[in-house]
Order: sequence, then C-alpha cells, then structure tokens
Amino acid sequence: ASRTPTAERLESPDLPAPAHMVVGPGAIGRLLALSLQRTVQDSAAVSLLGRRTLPEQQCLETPDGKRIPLRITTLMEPSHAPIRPDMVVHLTTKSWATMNAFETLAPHLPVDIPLVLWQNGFRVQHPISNRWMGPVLCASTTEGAYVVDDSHVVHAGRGHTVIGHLNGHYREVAVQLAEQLSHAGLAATAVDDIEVRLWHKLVVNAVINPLVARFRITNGQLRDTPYSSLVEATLDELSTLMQALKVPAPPSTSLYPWHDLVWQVIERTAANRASMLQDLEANRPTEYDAILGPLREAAQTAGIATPQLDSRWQELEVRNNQG
Ligand code: KPL
Repeated sequence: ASRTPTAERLESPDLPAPAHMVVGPGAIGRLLALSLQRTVQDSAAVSLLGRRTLPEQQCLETPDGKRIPLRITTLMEPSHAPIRPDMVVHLTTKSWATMNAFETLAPHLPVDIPLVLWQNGFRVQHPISNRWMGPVLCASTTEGAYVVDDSHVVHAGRGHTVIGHLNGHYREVAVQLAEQLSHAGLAATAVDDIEVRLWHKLVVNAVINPLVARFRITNGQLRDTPYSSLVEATLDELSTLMQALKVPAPPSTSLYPWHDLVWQVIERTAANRASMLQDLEANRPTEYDAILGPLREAAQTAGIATPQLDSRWQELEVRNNQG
C-alpha cells in the first residue's frame, strides 16, 4: 500500500486528531459535521462548505430525541475555507454535483490530504481516485438522517458505515477514520473490499429507488402486488449482470443472495421514503444516472439485456429533463 506523510500523520497516536471539512451540507453532510464537532476540542477543527451559508448555531437531534446545540462554521467560498495540512475532506454532495465540487475545491487543497467520497452510485469514485494524488477513500453508510430546517438536523436511525480505498490501499488511514467516526457516534469499520460493497449498495439502490420514485410509494409497499413482481424481474436482471461482472455475491446461504439482500433492505427500511423519491418530490435532480448508468453501461459491454433498468432509466430521464 502507498504511504504518504498524511498516512503517517494520521497513524501517530501522539498527534492531535485531524481537522475535517465536509463539503455538501445535506442531511448526511450535516450529521457527519455535527457529530464530528461534538468530539473535537478545537471548535474550528470542523467546517462545512456549501452553496449557501447556514446559521452558525446548529441543533443535532439524536436518535433518542436529545437536542444538542453545536456551533459550526459554514462557508461558500473554497478560497475562504480554513484549509489545514492535517485535514480530511469529506465530499457528501449528491453524485451529480460532486465532480464540479471536487474541481472547484481541489486547487485550494494540499495535494496529499485524504478525501472521503460518500456518494451513491458509481460515477465519481473512479475518476476522483484517478485524479487525486492523496488517499481517496470511499464510504458507504446506512445512517438515517433528515433535515428539519437550516439549523436543525435529525439523526433518525443508527446505521453502520464502511470505509476503504478502491484498491484496498491506505488501510491505516481508513482505520483511523473509522475510529473517529465511531467515536463520534457513527459506527464505522475500515474494509479492504469497498468496491464490492459499493456494487452491493448499487444493486440495492438500483432496485428500490427507481421503482419507489416511479410509483411514489414507501419502500415497504414494494412487497405488495404489482410492485413485487417488478422487484423480482429487476433482481433477476441484476443477478445475471453481477455474475457476468464477477462481482462477489453478498454472503448468504440461499441460492438467491442478491434477492435476499434487497428484500432484507426493503424489510428494514419499510417505512422509508427513499432518497430518489424525496428528490423527485422536492423537484431536485435525481441520482438516476449515477445509479442506473454504470449498470446499463456494464450490461451493454457484457452483451446482457436489461429491459427493466432501461425502462426505469427512460422514465427517470424524462423527469430529470422536465425538472
Ligand atoms: O439508500 C437508500 C436510499 O433511500 O437511497 C435505500 C436503501 C433505498 C433506503 O431508502
């Protein structure tokens, strides 16, 4: 694994914990920034960067209903951002906004600092990993959070975050970050196979999100007729594709590990209105390209027909262009 001065800095127990900059003050970005802020001595060690500023006084509501007041600096201009050489930058913007955020910010950052990519889908992880000189880690989380208003975010449900480098490098950076996140109340584990885990999450997202967005239903309603047969048809398509791409199936004792994975998530998140449905309802662009695009492209290269994914794509493309 490559070692950089940054990796050594993060590894050393004698040095203070690094500062964090969170780019993208949506629900996960604010949950992350405020949770980290609770654990640091130096209140300037965590900052938020977004397209508009938020009030400095923020409230983080915990899953057990406690309201914790916290102060955090939010900034709009990367050139005004408190850049520190010991910093970790978390990109939590929506997938479609991330390349632009990265390109705007990159010239202002020390070239060897770690970046953490929190995006759904598979559009930004490889291009940014190829372009950035320092460690690029990817994170996949099941934490639940929503925004009440500009100064109040709710940590609605505890989940788990896995974090790692696409090629399994920079293990020590991932371990230290996972420890900091866990210490901040966001349970996390460093993993060597983040790419496989991102494929698993992509399959879950590709089945659930486009269908619930199309029919404007909760995740749990996918168990009902006629939606359940569309879930099954999409899963059949995706199982064939994952096998062709040699993506290891999720651990399961059944003959249908991909089906099990997705139905378990539907069960666990039955009451949720998924992110793509929330985006549609708020008239925001959806992440349809980052979620369905890489799968359709891989299927085309492998010569596999994906009629279910194709019709979801067409429906969402029309919506996106109308929005
Ligand atoms: O991650 C999700 C999302 O909303 O994007 C799922 C797994 C679909 C849960 O709602």
